[in-house]
Amino acid sequence: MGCAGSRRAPHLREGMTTTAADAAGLVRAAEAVLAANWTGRSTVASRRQYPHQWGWDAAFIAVGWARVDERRAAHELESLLRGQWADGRVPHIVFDPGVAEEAYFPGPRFWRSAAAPAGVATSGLTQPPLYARAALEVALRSRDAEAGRAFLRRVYPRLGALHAYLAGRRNAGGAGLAAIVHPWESGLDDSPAWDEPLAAVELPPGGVAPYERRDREHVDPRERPTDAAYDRFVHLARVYRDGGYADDRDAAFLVEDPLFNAIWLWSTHALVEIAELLGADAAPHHEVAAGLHAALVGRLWDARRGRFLPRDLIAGRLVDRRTVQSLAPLLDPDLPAEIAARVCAELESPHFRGPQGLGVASADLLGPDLDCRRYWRGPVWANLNWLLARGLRQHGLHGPAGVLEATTLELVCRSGMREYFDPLTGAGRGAADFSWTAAAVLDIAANPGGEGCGRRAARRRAGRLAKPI
Ligand code: 2M8
Repeated sequence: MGCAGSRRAPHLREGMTTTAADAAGLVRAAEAVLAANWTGRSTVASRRQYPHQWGWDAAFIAVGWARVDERRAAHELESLLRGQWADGRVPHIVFDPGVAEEAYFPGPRFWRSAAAPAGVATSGLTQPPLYARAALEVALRSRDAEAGRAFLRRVYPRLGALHAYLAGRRNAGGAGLAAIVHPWESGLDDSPAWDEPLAAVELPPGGVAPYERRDREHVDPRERPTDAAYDRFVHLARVYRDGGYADDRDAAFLVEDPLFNAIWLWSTHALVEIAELLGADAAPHHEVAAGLHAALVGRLWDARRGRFLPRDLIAGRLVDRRTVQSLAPLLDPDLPAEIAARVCAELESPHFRGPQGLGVASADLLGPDLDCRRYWRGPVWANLNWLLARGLRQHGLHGPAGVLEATTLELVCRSGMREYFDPLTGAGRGAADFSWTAAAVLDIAANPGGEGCGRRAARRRAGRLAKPI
């Protein structure tokens, strides 16, 4: 995909080199990636590396599909929700029965998801709950307003059940935030933020029972987690599985993550909007949002350091690592202006923006943990750039948001629709033809200047879906 072209796209800032011709080419390439990864029912994250449907990937992908094919956008989310358990959890993987067990580890045989709906094999973990936000966006992009409302009517109870599961079953800290029980639930599996809590996990005396990693067959092994980390991932997943996926047992890993909870809060605000559109009672969602906001700031904001940090519930303290998770609370529309300004300054600082300004690094560019190759330990991710740009816009920080969106297009234009990118050179890493990268490109390119994310914008959007039902 070339980056040479003629006219600069109007929404790109000086200094960026993506042109209107590039942007059009990128959009076509992104559509082609989603089309190639579409299985007939949902979209794989990547054909070879992740050949099933993943949880939060499905949310990003649905937002991308909504720009191209609203029916597929709705199918994407409803296909994932097919795997929702009776307790309300939305699993982090819904397996494609047509794909061989050996194609991905840990596959269906590992998870033994007896509690999943009949005929659907899933994992037993969950992932950042971006689904209500994605559902709202899908409905609002719908050219057929009645189809958009019908879709919302179908998914609203399921989204509510997920939020109730998080509030009821994951409130291990007792303050209303959801605790994750495994790094895979964070979506940022290999983040340096998990090093300390993982190091405290005791492995069985004889070591972890043998298993075969499959994640290094299609990508450079230097880009994947170490064996030591993987042993702990597998051990924690086995222990959770063998305990019947019960959330009231003692867990060896229990963390309140700012990114997971900020996404949940953002989705709770989306649930308020959905309830209002459907004429349902939005008050309970308002209440949850207020509680989440208070707990996020009260428990995870470290005023002295000026950063949001994950809270390790086992160790009983905040985890002092600078990672991109710390920036996600920008998604909270009620974040006090001075905190939003500090988080934005951190995002713009050399800790997260490299000399070439390629996007936001996933880990501290100046810290000892930085690994520019290993997936969540430094690389830039298009989905996180997209999320953070949405967060910035929510606080009226349109300048930095626009730059972030433009650099995301530029990065993909230069290095392809890759899973992630070296934060210093921009080189593409991980899987190729990656679905959420394509989805982020489609949404950013379709929305130059960005639609507002605040309450006024919500009211404008509600008008678009016509009168409540
Ligand atoms: C990565 O995680 C999976 C395990 O869930 C893996 O490494 O095998 C993460 O990047 C995660 O956030 C993502 O949802 C998944 C599929 O893209 O891949």
